[in-house]
Formats: sequence, C-alpha cells, structure tokens
Amino acid sequence: MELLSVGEVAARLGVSPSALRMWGSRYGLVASARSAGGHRRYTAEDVALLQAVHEAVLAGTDPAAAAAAVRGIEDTGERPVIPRRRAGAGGTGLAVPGAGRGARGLARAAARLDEMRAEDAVLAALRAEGTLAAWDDVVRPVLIAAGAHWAATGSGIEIEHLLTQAVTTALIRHTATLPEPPSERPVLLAGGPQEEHVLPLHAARAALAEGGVPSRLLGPRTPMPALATAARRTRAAAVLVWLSRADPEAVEGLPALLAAHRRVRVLVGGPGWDGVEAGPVTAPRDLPDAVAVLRRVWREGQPSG
Ligand code: B12
Repeated sequence: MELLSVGEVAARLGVSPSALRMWGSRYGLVASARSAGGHRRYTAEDVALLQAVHEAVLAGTDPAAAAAAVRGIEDTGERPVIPRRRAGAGGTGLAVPGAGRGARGLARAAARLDEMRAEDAVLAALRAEGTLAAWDDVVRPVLIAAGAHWAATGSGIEIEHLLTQAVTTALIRHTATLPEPPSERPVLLAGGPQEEHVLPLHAARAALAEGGVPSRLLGPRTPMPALATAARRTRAAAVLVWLSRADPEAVEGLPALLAAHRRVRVLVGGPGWDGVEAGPVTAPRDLPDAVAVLRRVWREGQPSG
C-alpha cells in the first residue's frame, strides 16, 4: 500500500501542508499509518476522505460539517456522502455571513471564477451606492471571506486573484465615468516597497474622484525614494502609503517622504502600520476616514481654499 507524507498529500490536493495539519488537529482527519521511522503517513483511504472534504469545502460546505460527515461513515467503508451547498442554488463557495444581496452575488460569481459577473456586480454597486458604501457593503465582506477561506484551507488563491481583477477593473471603469478633477497638487496613493495589496488604494482613488479630488496611483511595491520624488515633482498635497504587513523599509523611508516638500501631508493606512512609531503622520482607520482627511488636506492646499 502506498503511504504518503503530509507534503505529498498537500501537493496532490492542492492545499498547504499547514491546512492539512489543521484538518488533523481540528477535525480529526489524521494520517492513520506510520512510516518505519515513526512519522505519520496517509493511506489511500485517508487521501480519499481528505479529497472528499476538500471538494465539499470548495463547494461551500463548512469544513467541520464536511469532516463530521466523512468521519460518520468511516467505519462502514462506503464512499462518503457530504451535504453540499451548491453554487446556483442559493449557496456559494465563499461564505459571507450576514452579507446583503450584492455581496452574495459577488461571492457566487467569484467562487465560480466568472470574472464578468463579478465585475458587473461590483460596478452595479459602485454606480448605485457610491464607492464608500459599495466598498463596505459589497466588496470588503467578499475580500475578507476570500482571505478567511484561504487561511482556513490553504486553497482558493485563484478566487482571490479573479476577485482582485474584477474589483480593480470595476473601480477603474467607475472612476473613468466621473468628471476629471483638476490636476494641481494631487494626492498620491502607493503600496509600500514590499506591498502587493493595493485594492484599498483603488477604492480611495474612486472615492476621491467622486468628490472632485485628483489623485495618482503608483501601485504595488513603490520604492520609498521614488515616492518621495513623485511627491516633490507633483507638489502632492498628500501621500497615502498602504501596508498590509509590517515593512521596516517603508518606515525608514518616511523621513525623506515627509521632507519631499514643505507642504506635503503624509498618511499611513493598513494593518502593517499597527504599533509603528511613524512620526508626524496621520493614520486614518478606514476608507471614509482616509477620504475625509485627504479631501480636507487637498481643499486647504488650493489657492482659493
Ligand atoms: C486580495 C488579496 C490579495 C491579492 C492582492 C491583490 C491586490 N492588487 O491588492 C494577492 C492575491 C496578490 C495577495 C497576495 C498576498 N497576500 Co493577500 N489578501 C488579499 C485579501 C483577500 C484582500 C486584501 C484587501 O484588499 N483588504 C482590504 C480590506 C478588505 O481589508 P479589511 O480587513 O476590511 O481592512 C481593515 C483596514 O485595513 C481598514 N480599511 C479597509 N479599507 C481601507 C482603505 C483605506 C484607505 C484605509 C486607510 C483603511 C482601510 O478597515 C478595515 C478594518 O480595520 C486579504 C484578506 C483581508 N482580510 O484583507 C488577504 C491578506 C491581506 N493577504 C495575506 C497574505 C498573507 C498574502 C501573501 C503574503 C500570500 C503569500 N503567501 O504569497 C501575499 C502578499 C505578497 C506581498 N508581498 O504583499 C494575509 C495577510 C496576513 C498578515 N497580516 O500577515 C491576508 C489578511 C489573508 C489572510 N486571511 O491571512 N493577497
């Protein structure tokens, strides 16, 4: 009988080894055999059960319920029948508890990897509610659900990528339909030097454009010296640096950014700044707060303001 290690089973199922270990400790889905050296090894039956649980989780079943269903029939030797919430029948592959219709529609489209439907769902919400409300009611709950799904199962990265694409495109399309703000002394929005996450910045740009405030988005992984140069060259009214995770390089680059020119205001956003002594900067707690500060700073910097 072929016996497999954690790494081999993880690779076969397309989940992370840590997710497999968690299924073992949390749901009792452990390897039932041992190697000659005493290490845990998965049998073909173990792998079949894990595969069934994984498929059920991807189809929207809670991992605990899927594991319980699998364990319930373990002794009979039958193929497990796991209750599934099927996409299209009201359920979704991404659980968004308490969310409204818009978020559920977006989650369903994302879980099915239906990029156009996902983009349409975001665009419809942006047009109907405006960026601030659409971000909180529709987009954020689904992003958080996608992140939680990945953290719990180690799978679904493709959903996160598709969601990112759909949300980004919808925010850009929405922004493109708004009147172009004046170009003077824009607000700069940038991801820190190691940062891939920039969706909050796309949301900030759309919300700023709705209020007639010009901004420039420098995107992910912006080197701090380049950001300082951009701030100086554009005479930026303010700069917002986003960090999802701590990054010492971003902190080290702040003094040069603060010195980019006499009137620049520096804002830091995102959980990566938590607990950082960042000096004379403003730390908005959420999107509405960030947009309110940026709007005020930009207005104050206008010749008539
Ligand atoms: C989409 C996404 C990605 C996309 C990013 C694409 C893009 N262009 O942005 C991709 C797939 C590339 C990605 C990559 C990675 N990701 Co990612 N990702 C996410 C996801 C699902 C959404 C990110 C997001 O936009 N969040 C914004 C909102 C939705 O988050 P929020 O909690 O509501 O925000 C709070 C505040 O930030 C604030 N807020 C919300 N919006 C705004 C706006 C402004 C302007 C302000 C000031 C505040 C603010 O209010 C909220 C309440 O406090 C999150 C899950 C999550 N919960 O955020 C993971 C998440 C951020 N990713 C995570 C990780 C680990 C990664 C990777 C390291 C994975 C890997 N091993 O490669 C890489 C990072 C690589 C790198 N160098 O940066 C972790 C971070 C954990 C941590 N803190 O260490 C998360 C939390 C997933 C998880 N549950 O573990 N990711």
